[in-house]
Amino acid sequence: MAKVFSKLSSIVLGTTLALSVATAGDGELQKIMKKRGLTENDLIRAAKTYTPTGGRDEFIVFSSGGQSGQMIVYGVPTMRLLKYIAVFTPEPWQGYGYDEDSKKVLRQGNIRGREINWGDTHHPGLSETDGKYDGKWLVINDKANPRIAVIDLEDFETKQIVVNPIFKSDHGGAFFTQNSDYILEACQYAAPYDNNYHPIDEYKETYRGGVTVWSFDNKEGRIHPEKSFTIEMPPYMQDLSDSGKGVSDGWGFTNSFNSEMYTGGIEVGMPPFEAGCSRNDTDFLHVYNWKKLAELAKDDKNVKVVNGMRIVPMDIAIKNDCLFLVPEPKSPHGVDVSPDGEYITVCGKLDTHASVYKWSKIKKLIADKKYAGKDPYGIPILDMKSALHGQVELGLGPLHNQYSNVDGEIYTSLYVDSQIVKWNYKTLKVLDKVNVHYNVGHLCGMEGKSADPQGKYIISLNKLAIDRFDPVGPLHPQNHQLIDISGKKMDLLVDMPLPLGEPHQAVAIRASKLHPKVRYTMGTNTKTGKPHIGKTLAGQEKVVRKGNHVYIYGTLVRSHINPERVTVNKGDDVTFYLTNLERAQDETHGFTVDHYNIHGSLEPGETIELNFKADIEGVFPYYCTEFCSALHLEMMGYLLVKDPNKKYVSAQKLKMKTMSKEELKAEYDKTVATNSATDAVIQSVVKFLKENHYEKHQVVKDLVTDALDQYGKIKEQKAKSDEAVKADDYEKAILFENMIWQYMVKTADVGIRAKDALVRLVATKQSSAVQAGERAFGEGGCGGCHVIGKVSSGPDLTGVLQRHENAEKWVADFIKDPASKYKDPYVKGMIDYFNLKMPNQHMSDQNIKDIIEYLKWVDENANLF
Ligand code: RUQ
Ligand code: CUA
Repeated sequence: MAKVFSKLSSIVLGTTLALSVATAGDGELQKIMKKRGLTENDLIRAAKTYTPTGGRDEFIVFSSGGQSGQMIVYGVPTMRLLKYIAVFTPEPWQGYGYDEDSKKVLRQGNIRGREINWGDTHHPGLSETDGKYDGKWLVINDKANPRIAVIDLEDFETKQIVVNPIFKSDHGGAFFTQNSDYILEACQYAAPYDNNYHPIDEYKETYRGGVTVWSFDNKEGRIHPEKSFTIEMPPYMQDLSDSGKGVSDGWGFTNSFNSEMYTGGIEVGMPPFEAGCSRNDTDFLHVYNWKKLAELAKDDKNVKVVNGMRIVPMDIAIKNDCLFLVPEPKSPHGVDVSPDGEYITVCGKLDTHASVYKWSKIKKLIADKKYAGKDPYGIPILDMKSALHGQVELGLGPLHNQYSNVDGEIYTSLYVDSQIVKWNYKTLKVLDKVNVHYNVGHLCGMEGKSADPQGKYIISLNKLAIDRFDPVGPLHPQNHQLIDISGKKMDLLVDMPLPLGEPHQAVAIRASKLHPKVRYTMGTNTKTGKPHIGKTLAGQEKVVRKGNHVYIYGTLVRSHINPERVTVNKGDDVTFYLTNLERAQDETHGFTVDHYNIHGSLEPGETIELNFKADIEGVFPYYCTEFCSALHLEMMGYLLVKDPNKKYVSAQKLKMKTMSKEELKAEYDKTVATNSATDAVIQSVVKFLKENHYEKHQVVKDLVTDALDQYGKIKEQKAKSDEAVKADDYEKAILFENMIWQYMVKTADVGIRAKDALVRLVATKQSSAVQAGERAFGEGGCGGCHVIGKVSSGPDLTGVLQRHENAEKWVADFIKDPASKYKDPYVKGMIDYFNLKMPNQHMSDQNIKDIIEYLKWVDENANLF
């Protein structure tokens, strides 16, 4: 223990400043450029994305995680990964799918009684108010198993999963309407609504597509299936969709790619599906009045119910002028409504054009009932030419669009050409193109699909990475490329490999719009936001047996789990209710019982429930799985499972010899002495913090509050120790003294972090010469003998520029040629005292000059060392 103490005290007393590493002096930048083969443009791009440690991003991106069933969160412009959000897939770190409450969320996604533990996430949507992102909720669809999930942006956790009971797949979702009253989810592969067998030759009669309009409460953040409905549509393979906004609010737009209603059949000698479904020159853009349909759907007369879903049949929608078709070039892909809602751009995919429709034209055709015909189901078809504003040839494989803050400016991904094209949807002029690597699917602008796009950047979500990264086997990462769009020409800035499924689409929001919390109200069930039934506060820990079910009400706080021993019978059901009592930021504890396949992550204030059957006998350590403090490894306990039908032979005879009373007393005294020495160290840190007004800096203040919180727990332990001494139980007293020491270590741990942070905040800023000097000091080996603020194997250099006449020159001369001063009485005295001579480190004149600057800076901040 004494060893740990001395290490601790040296950390505290010898805190040195390590503020600078990279400095620009000495042509260093040129050297690095040469060595790494970087051009000046590379450096400019680096400067546009590089953010020094501690810096924040301007935008936060939520990307679908594709087949991982998760979401990926990263920052722009740094492209730093921030989080994976568990959605449709169990995620062990967050305990998602391993603790009971998250399991309940995950199991909301069961389909026809089956657990489904993966998802193919495609299109994320951010909740909107007046068409602008409000930073409250995030939704995402699963294409493979038609479901929508709701994520709370207060804690970035999934709160709800809703299964579409009539679709068998879904692609064109999830799109919020402009005030988040509804979420549009378009079907993809047409199938019967019911769950029965229907032969494929009845495709036209019994297979259906459609759009589900999910009712959403933007305050509560939940979908209400009972208030939702589906618009029946022909089996045309509805695809990407968008909701109208501004002038087109109330309407929805959905593409399709198989108006031929072809069903393939390679195995019976038919041409493959892909050939037959792109036979026609045009497919249909579905245009529907969801607002009016929502009113109609409230009346039972207007709906039929299948699997609990209210469906508005096509004839009702047609009769009420709520559903129309507009021809679009065959097998299109993205459809994107402009920020004001007036222009609707459809990308050709197989056609090199983008087609821009004008809402006012479509509206007029509808009002005038000017139809070019009807489809086989009786849906009115509007004349394509009359609905179009115009078409533009963009290149091969146009897929998706995003908008910027410049009026008329639109960015489109070209899949086959592997390019992003910038053009104007009003003037229909192509403005610029940039190559990406390779085969871009979606692209993501900054709030680029909202009513308030921000411009600045476009991210290209590329499907192939090919040669961009170090090879890691045949499966490559995906490649997100950040493009600067603030200038006239687009400029590709940087690549980010993403190794987690194929991220289809991403949405970006200004970071300033998000306000996530740092802790929960004590004892919260984070999935419901309500107090957890297992909430346990300090002192309330207990183990309760009810028949064969054992309930443990436990707590976790640095660095112990209470209780530390739990004994149950083999075959018992076991429930752990655990509460993380921490208030400190980022003090998460994890919890597992070895071999039982359970795991929980407890954020500060969170309560979780873990259930399992203790069906194997033995001794099972349980422990905290997050490295939460210096004594994290000590944060453990035992689950002991005994077989009630077995007789166990006692090992009592083998008991080891215990210590004598004198030995115990000696250990007690030693422990107490260590504690008071440690306390002195803590007091020195506290003094430093107070003298330098730590309370003026919120970051430091938070740390100090946390440290004092730990320190405050000592009193109670001391009382228990004293009581044990009084009862002559030194064994116990030593344990309590050890507990005191542990609280002290935790206090010091946080205290030192506070001190470091404070020094950084209050020290005067280092000039580049000072930084160069500090580096020369380090690289020249000066630190081997001199520690700033401390006498070590050489004298402390704090104040060295005060110690000599004409000191700057004196010190410079001494560094240049130490031997010349060995006879100087002062130097001689030092040589005798330290039994060492200052060696010649062959410093350049520039180095020496910089070191002098550094020593001046040291003197300015002498009080901090
Ligand atoms: S679709 S790559 Cu799944 Cu969003 Cu266009
Ligand atoms: Cu708590 Cu490690």
